[in-house]
Amino acid sequence: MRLPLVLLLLLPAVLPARCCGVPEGSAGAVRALGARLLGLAGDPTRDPDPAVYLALRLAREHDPRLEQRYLERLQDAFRHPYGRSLQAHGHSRWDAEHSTSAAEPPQTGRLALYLLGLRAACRPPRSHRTLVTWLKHYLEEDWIGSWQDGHPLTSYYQYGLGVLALCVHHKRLREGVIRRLLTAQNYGRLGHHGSLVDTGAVVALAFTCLEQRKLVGTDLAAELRAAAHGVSRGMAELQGSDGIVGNIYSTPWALQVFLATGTCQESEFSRGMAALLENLEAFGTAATMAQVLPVLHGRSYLDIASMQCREEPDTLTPLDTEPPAEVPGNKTVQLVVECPLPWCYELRLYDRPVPVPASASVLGVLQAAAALEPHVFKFHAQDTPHGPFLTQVLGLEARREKRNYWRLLRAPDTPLQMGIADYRPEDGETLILRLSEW
Ligand code: B12
Repeated sequence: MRLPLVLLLLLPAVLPARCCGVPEGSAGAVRALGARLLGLAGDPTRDPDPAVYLALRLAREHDPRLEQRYLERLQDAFRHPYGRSLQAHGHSRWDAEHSTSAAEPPQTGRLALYLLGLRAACRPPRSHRTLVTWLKHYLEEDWIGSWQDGHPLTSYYQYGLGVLALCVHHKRLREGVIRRLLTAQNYGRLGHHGSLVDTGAVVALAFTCLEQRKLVGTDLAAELRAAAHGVSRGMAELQGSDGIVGNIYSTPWALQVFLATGTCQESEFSRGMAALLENLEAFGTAATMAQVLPVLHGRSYLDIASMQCREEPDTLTPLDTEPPAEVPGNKTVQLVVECPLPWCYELRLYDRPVPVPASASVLGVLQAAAALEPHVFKFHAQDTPHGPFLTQVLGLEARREKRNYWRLLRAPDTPLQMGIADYRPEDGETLILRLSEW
């Protein structure tokens, strides 16, 4: 059948660029991942996560009722802290310097993701004017942290998300706020261990948004465009022969950049996509599923700006995620705790074998060590959307404001790509918890 001319002319506008398509044979696997994420979103015992909502909205198949319920839970979670205007909260817009205590960093990233979610739900702009003001306020707080210490109080990742969310809402930003990101990108200051690709991608998405939505003058727009294309080229150069850019969890972010900047080389995008499809089982948590789903549907966070919310197919039903299979038997893991920072009294603070069930995760190993020697081995983890985040070991607390954290490694020096609840060490493996700076 021949297509009418008008349809042929419209096709490039409605289909993703040819190089950025998803292989047809993979539709079932992508659908199953979306259905599993939906299943996790339907679990009322889990805290709602704006990144999960965004992924559900960016997918091409939906369960509108479940999405609506999830949005309501998110609105409840965000209503409390942001129910009042900034003035009512006792802040003027620019007195941020005194408002951020060391214990309470600005919520730049979380609020940015929520605002992106509200746009993806096509909520009328007037309903979240106060939130936009809060986000601008957080960016200023982050900016002041940045000015004092050479980096944002939160991270460049969150700062980039903040700029992106305001841009998607078509809000202008002070040039200084944008230039801070541009300088960090130009001088290679965005990265720390292992998250350079993710952060670079979020920043490149923010730059591309500002440029495409014409929210900056011509000269700055040209600089932002050049920077975003530079990031995209850098990612293409970093791509391994296996198609992975950085690690498997940062690869979806590289693909978002290829999509958004329109710079994807056919082979780079499709090799990255093939790597994701080959490794879909690595995306087992709600947070990682939410980060991979948009690109599996050929979409980036930039597409949120043009979402219409019309005629969405009600074709997806939630699927339960199977818990990882129990492995019979036991294993022994060598648990090492190191503190190489200048103020530590000793490098190796703990080193002993810990017997655990064969399917135990790092968390299981830590719990077993604590049960073996309750007066010696203690640890603490904090819940986050990515799972439990290790914050304290042997009474030593990793401090956000000092920018240190408990890094997880497999001996001799391989950083883990998963958190304590998800990584399952092998029998005989040596696991290192190393207090590090980032
Ligand atoms: C910044 C960052 C960090 C910073 C966070 C400090 C800070 N104050 O910002 C530092 C350097 C401490 C860090 C540490 C780690 N990170 Co990290 N991190 C990120 C990054 C780039 C941005 C997170 C963010 O700000 N999100 C926005 C906010 C709004 O969302 P959020 O979920 O509330 O973010 C908080 C938590 O996610 C938490 N967090 C950060 N990383 C991790 C990792 C895990 C496993 C957990 C449970 C929590 C957690 O800190 C964030 C800020 O408070 C992401 C990139 C990404 N694609 O998500 C990687 C990312 C989340 N990190 C990752 C990893 C693997 C780690 C480590 C396990 C690395 C290691 N080998 O030690 C450790 C965690 C160890 C521990 N103690 O439990 C992976 C997780 C993959 C997965 N399978 O889930 C990601 C996706 C990077 C990647 N591409 O591999 N990280």
